[in-house]
Amino acid sequence: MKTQQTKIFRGIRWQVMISFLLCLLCHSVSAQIHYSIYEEIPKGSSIGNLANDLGINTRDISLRKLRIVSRSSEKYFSVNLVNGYVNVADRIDRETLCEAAEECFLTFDAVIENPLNIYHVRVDIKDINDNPPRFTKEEIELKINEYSSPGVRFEVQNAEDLDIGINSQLKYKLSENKHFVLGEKTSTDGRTFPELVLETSLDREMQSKLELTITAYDGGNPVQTGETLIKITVIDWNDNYPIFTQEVYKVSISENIPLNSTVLIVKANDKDLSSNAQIAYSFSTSTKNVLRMFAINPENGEITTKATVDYEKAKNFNISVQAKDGGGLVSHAKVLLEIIDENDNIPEISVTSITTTISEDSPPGTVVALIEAHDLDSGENGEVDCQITGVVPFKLLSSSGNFYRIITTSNLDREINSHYNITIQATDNGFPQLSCKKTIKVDISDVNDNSPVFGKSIYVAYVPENNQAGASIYSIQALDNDAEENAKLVYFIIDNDAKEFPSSLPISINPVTGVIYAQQSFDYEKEREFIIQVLAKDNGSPSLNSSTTVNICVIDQNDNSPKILYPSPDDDGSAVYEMVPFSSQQGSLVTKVVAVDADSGHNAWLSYHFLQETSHFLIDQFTGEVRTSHALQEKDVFRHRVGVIVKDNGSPTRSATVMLNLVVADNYQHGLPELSNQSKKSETQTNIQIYLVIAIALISFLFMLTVISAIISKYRESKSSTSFSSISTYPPMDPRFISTFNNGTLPLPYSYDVCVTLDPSERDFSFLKPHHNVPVESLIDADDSGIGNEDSKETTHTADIVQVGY
Ligand SMILES: *C1O[C@H](CO)[C@@H](O)[C@H](O)[C@H]1NC(C)=O
Ligand SMILES: *[C@@H]1O[C@H](CO)[C@@H](O)[C@H](O)[C@H]1NC(C)=O
Ligand SMILES: *[C@@H]1O[C@H](CO)[C@@H](O)[C@H](O)[C@H]1NC(C)=O
Ligand SMILES: *[C@@H]1O[C@H](CO)[C@@H](O)[C@H](O)[C@H]1NC(C)=O
Ligand SMILES: *[C@@H]1O[C@H](CO)[C@@H](O)[C@H](O)[C@H]1NC(C)=O
Repeated sequence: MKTQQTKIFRGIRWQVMISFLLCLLCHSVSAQIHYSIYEEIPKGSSIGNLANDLGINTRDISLRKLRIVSRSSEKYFSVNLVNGYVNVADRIDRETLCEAAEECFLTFDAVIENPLNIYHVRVDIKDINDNPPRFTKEEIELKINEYSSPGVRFEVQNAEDLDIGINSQLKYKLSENKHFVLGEKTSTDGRTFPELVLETSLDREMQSKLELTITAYDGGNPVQTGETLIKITVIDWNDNYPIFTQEVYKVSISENIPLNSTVLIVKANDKDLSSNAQIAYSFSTSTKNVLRMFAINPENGEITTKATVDYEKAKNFNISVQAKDGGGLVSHAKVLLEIIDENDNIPEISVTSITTTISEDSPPGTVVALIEAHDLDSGENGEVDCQITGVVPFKLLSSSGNFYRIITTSNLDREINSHYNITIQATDNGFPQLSCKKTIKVDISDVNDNSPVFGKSIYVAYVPENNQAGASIYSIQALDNDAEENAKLVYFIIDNDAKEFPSSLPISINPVTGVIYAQQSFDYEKEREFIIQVLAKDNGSPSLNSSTTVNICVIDQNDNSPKILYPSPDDDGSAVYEMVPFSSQQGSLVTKVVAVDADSGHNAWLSYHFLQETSHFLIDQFTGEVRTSHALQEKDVFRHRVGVIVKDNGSPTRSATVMLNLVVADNYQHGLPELSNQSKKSETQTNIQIYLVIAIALISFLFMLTVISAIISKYRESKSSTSFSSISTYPPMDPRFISTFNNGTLPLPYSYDVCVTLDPSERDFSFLKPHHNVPVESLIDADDSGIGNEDSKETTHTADIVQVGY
């Protein structure tokens, strides 16, 4: 330090000498003293020995009152009054005093007294590098568009150094970075500015902000530095396309999702900023179907359904979506939308071909129809099962694919079922299961497989005799279960050889209606029944037939009057003379009126009565036997003329009368004169009587023989059979026969031709069972009180006897 000081002092001394000489030349009075110091020297440092330079003895300093006078510099310097040195009293900063001026000095006046002298002292202040370079701003903000191409220059504020000279000569340095290098620009006034030169382009998306530091170095020694921070904001440029999160979106939705449902949200990202990153979504497809079905929210990319999605119409959609940012950059993505089937379609049954009518003789396995079942759904939802519901003789036979044949499973019978409703149910396998039904009507056509059927094997018709010719008497009908022509019947009367229309019969049938007509009036007395065969034949091909028997029974009418056989009536009603012996006891048989009636039953049931009352004779109402009512005497009249009326029981009653001539005489001769008047007639009468007697005798004999033989055979039978009942059984013992025989009142036995009841089939006396409805009015009333009311047993017997033949 001391050596340095001395050097300085020497230097100062040298300078002071020169300047002193110069001053002497210029100013006689006042000389100038020069000192030169560096700024910022410490306080108390001496800058020169003023006393010495003024030539004043050190001892005289205080005497001469050396002092510094200055208005501005007084505070910087002080004079040591002991040794005469000028010292620095305050900090001297060149930059404060002189700023950037080249020359910088302080001046003061040194004043001495005794004698008074004033000396100008100038202190030059030399620069030292005490100021670092300084940027006006500590931070510089720069906005640089990322689009800027390399080579672009950005001027930066320069730094300033308060020092001068080399100390203020600045050099710049840029911090390490990838994008910029430092350049320099010299302005017109010669100042240099640092520049940032873009070397590699910026990318906001990589780095949106950069911080660089520029350091300024001055030329001093030691070097002083200053730095500033450059904050670079990279301004966005729409250099990024929107990018979808996926190139292909795959999504599945089930059909029938509600309207406005979200299908998918597509998203695109744009690395740019603000409007450059503002993305609008849209469909970039022109497929009408897509545009109709879906909508996309331009703001958030939400794809929603606009219409009902139907798997059956479209199974998938390929949608192209587009994202466009505010800068107009566009990118695309694909949405593969798959529709998932739901079981929303009911299966359908369609009839491909059908035979609506099948013949009843179709064999099992006959194909009736071909149907197809289909379901619009797919997979299990579209798998269809078909079945026939209900019990019908049909089944389904699966053909190829979804085709089914309906075939018959058994023989059909139109007469049981004329048609079938075949209900087919189709069910799919989806969940929930859907099904449908279809009914096919199949008619069964008729085949002539049923014969006409008559209700009975035998019909019995009762026809009163004397009917009108041509009147309908009966009607029969057969039934045929077939239909139409196969059931149309024609009736014929056939004979035993099955030949049609035997013309001999007085009976005809209406071929269509089955009404039977009588061709003529019947006479019971001639023909009591007709047995005809009626054949019914249907119109089928081949035709079927069946036949039945019709018994037409003619019912008796009271159309015949009783006919008196004995005595045979003559013109005047009197016939034969009957002899009544005087000796006749009471009740002796005088004669018997014999009458017949061609009718039968009631109509032939005869009763006998006298026309007038007579006191001598009685007539048996039933037998017609005339007996004496009391023993005859001489006084009684010889000749009696008695009228007998014979009535039948028909309705109306028919009758016949006859006159009886009864002669009371002992013998025939005795009574003959009485009879002579009738000589002519009685001759023939007598002849008849004689024949009659002979005939009666003969018949009686035969009858007796028959009866005896009957009794003998019956007797034998009764011996062998204990259950023999003597009276109620026939033929062995007819009660009338017995009564007649036992009574013995009728000496002349009669042969009885017995015809019973109304049904000709029972003509043989109830060997056949009665089985038809005999019209009630036609029957003989067994309890008829008109006749034989006094003896019910007798009437019962007589009920069976309706006609007495003779
Ligand atoms: C027959 O009768 C008539 C009267 O009817 C009678 O005049 C006549 O004399 C009778 N004849 C005889 C032979 O008796
Ligand atoms: C679907 O959205 C549209 C518009 O947003 C609206 O008009 C419509 O009523 C909605 N439909 C349903 C079913 O929600
Ligand atoms: C959609 O694309 C897929 C393959 O990517 C293809 O199989 C399908 O047929 C396409 N659908 C339509 C409707 O174009
Ligand atoms: C078949 O259906 C018809 C009408 O659909 C009905 O009148 C008829 O009775 C049905 N037949 C059977 C056998 O069920
Ligand atoms: C009735 O049917 C039989 C066969 O069943 C046939 O032989 C006959 O000729 C038929 N008769 C008539 C009249 O058609």
